[in-house]
Amino acid sequence: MDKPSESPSGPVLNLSRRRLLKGAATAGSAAVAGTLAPAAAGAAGDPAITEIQDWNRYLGDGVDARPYGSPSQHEAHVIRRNVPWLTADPVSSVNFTPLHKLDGIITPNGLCFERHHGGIAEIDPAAHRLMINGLVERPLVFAMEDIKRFPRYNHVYFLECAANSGMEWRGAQLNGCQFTHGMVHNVMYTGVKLGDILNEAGLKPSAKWLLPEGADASAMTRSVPLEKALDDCLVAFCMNGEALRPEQGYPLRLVVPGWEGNMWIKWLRRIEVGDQPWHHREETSKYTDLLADGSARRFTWTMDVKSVITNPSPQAPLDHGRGQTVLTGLAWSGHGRISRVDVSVDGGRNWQTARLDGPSYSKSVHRFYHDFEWNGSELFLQSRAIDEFGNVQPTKNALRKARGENSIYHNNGIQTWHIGEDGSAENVEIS
Ligand SMILES: Nc1nc2c(c(=O)[nH]1)N[C@H]1C(S)=C(S)[C@@H](COP(=O)(O)O)O[C@H]1N2
Ligand SMILES: [Mo]
Repeated sequence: MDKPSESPSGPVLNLSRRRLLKGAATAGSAAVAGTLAPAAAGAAGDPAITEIQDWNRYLGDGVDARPYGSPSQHEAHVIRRNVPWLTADPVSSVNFTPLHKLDGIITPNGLCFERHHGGIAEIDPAAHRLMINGLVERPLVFAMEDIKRFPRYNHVYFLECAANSGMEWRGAQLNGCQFTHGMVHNVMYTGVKLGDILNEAGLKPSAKWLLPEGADASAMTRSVPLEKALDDCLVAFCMNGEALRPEQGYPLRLVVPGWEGNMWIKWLRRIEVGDQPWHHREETSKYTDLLADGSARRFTWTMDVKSVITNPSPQAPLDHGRGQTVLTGLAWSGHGRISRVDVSVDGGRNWQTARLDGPSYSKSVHRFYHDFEWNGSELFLQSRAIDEFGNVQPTKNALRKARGENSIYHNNGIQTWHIGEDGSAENVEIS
């Protein structure tokens, strides 16, 4: 069903995607053929009922056929996808989580979006070390088995790249929540407290900043304030119960809850302790927010409150015709828990409170549902998240007013999907 819409807008920057629609629903033709028929299930003579299927007739695979399981072949289209024109090569690039095909709050390991600056490092854990140096009493080097002797903790956190929704600053462009919002994943990490490791090395009184470094070809580094490190940062070795995937930093990654993904150093090999930030590439020329007046916001670490409707959405149209409909989406805040999500079906004129369901963890995505009757008329769907500290997700226009349109990063504006009378969905903005 998602055949025509699984790819992003096209091979080149497609500004025709950018549609500004007036808020008022325009009266179109009353009914569109084919969309109002009830589903075929249950109809007389349905072969799904009357015929004996092969899987019913023949024995299936035994327990030795699939030592490591994978999804049904019928789910083969549920994959991470990239936007080919976005980056010059696939090595320093990004792909996107298929949010429109997922439910609940946990992102399966094989579907977590990937962002690499120098490709995936394939590390032999026996040859991996974590070094702590700089302003410490005892510089230390840990092997993996040493790390695992610290007390372990489990937490569910979202990771969002600061550039998520970054292509939408100047208008609606990419046609699918996978591409507009798919630089986020939500995982249960098992790891040890960064603070416990630092205490083992002994922080000198002048210690104020950390510089975690990756063992990959990009040797990524970011300056992290010590206060955050001691608050809730983890050094993690498991995701969703199994070892980290190579894509996500196997065997060791830094977890920086609620803060921009770039700081979550993968393939973590060294942490230098210092008394001031280092001003490296990823916090000067990148991951800074260029404002309208040419100045740049720096060290904008926290990912602000945000939400998106994942179904229906451009890759997942309303294909069941009018009647009972489940609208669903995700909401998250780098400040803490989500306390409420509002949903509008008329472009933000009227709002209703959505139903939050599933576990509510701090700095984790939350799942929301809005169960409603679709009468077959066009809709302008929006969601607006509010976190436990009262932070309210802004409109895109409010963001532009405050920060201009030059930035790539930290776009947490309200997303609009237009639903046509035929159930098709498109990325639009309301002027
Ligand atoms: N060593 C290293 N760490 C890294 C990166 C990298 O390229 N190398 N990319 C960063 C960026 S920009 C993001 S958004 C997240 C992406 O994490 P993921 O690949 O698990 O989605 O990892 C961060 N950590
Ligand atoms: Mo990122």
